[in-house]
Amino acid sequence: MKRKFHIATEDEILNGETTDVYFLRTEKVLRDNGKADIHVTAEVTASGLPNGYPWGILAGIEEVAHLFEGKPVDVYSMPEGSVFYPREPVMKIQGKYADFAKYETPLLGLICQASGIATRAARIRKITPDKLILSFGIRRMHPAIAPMIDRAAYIGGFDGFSGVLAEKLLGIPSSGTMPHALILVYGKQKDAWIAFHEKLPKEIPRVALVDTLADEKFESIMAAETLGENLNAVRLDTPGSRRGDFRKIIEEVRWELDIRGFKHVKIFVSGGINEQSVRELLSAPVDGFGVGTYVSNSPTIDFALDIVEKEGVPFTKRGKLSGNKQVWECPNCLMHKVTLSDAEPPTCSHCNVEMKPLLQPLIKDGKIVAKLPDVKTIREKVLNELKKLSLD
Ligand code: PCP
Repeated sequence: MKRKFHIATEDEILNGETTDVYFLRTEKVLRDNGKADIHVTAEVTASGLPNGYPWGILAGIEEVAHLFEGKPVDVYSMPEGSVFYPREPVMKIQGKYADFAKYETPLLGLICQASGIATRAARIRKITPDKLILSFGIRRMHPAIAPMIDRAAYIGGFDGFSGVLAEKLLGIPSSGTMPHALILVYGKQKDAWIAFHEKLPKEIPRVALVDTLADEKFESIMAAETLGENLNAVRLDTPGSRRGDFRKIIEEVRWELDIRGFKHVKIFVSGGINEQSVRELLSAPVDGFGVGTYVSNSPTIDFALDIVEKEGVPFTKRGKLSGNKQVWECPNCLMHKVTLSDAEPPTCSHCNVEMKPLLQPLIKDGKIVAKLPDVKTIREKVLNELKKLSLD
């Protein structure tokens, strides 16, 4: 049956049908030549991070657990939301290589993109720990992955996301304001703002978009005078051609609202927001950011899966470290240390405390043995880690 959308079904992903053909050929060669029973340990590591980031946030582990459920392998993984550094294993798979070869492609796809998004979201969260940050970027990516994008941005520390499907799947209310289209259809800003206020449930914040037909300063005053106490915020999504000195525009809006007694009205900005613009607007009177493309189109993490041990003997390719390993984390400073898996727990050279093993059983003989935390718990873990991390 001709497919409407060029995407894989859940079953096709679970059956390894999204794999690269050379894995199927490899599996055939091994099976046809009596090498189907060769047992290996394979590790997932990132040789480096995008833009020289010093650390990353691991995401996509819940999906990996479901990918390997029922497969004849053991998987050990850092918990979802863990901070990771280049050149250390975030996950390892043990089993007969022929049994899991074809799952390398979906496995890497699940963590490379989600971790890229969670990492960029976390960096923005680190820059502005207290201001509202919402994920507005699903419109820039294929709709099939919209829930994954919103989930990864939330895990990275964003306060919310605009996606309705993510709301349904994660049980977290979606967030948003109003599009320019609402004002254009009504033709007059006031009519659109009033309709928005009168028609929508009271728990939805009244955020008036104030850049559609006139200057942000005057539309903000108009919105405040129109909705008064009912107006929670104004959103500035100023087109690039008019953005000039965005900080000055925001400061003018803040001043004009305050001198007219509208101190309760917050200022929310969106449109081309990235790490640099958040840094630049940190001391501006901005209460919240809508971040789209910069996070939804985050660079993927360059994870790779490599055999590091064969039949219990350390063995790997050039450029990789052989042997079955464990990664230890200092609970105080989040420093990591990599050892062979049978090593004693090391002590953090910085904090002089015993380090904790990060690679924990996820799958045992095809059964999910790890308790998969809910997305709020994972996000809390990331927020706590961010307190101990620096951006550079
Ligand atoms: C965009 C829309 C998105 C924002 C900007 C994401 O505005 O509001 O939420 O932008 P980014 O990808 O540059 O970060 P418009 O495209 O003007 O759309 P609308 O009228 O629907 O708000």
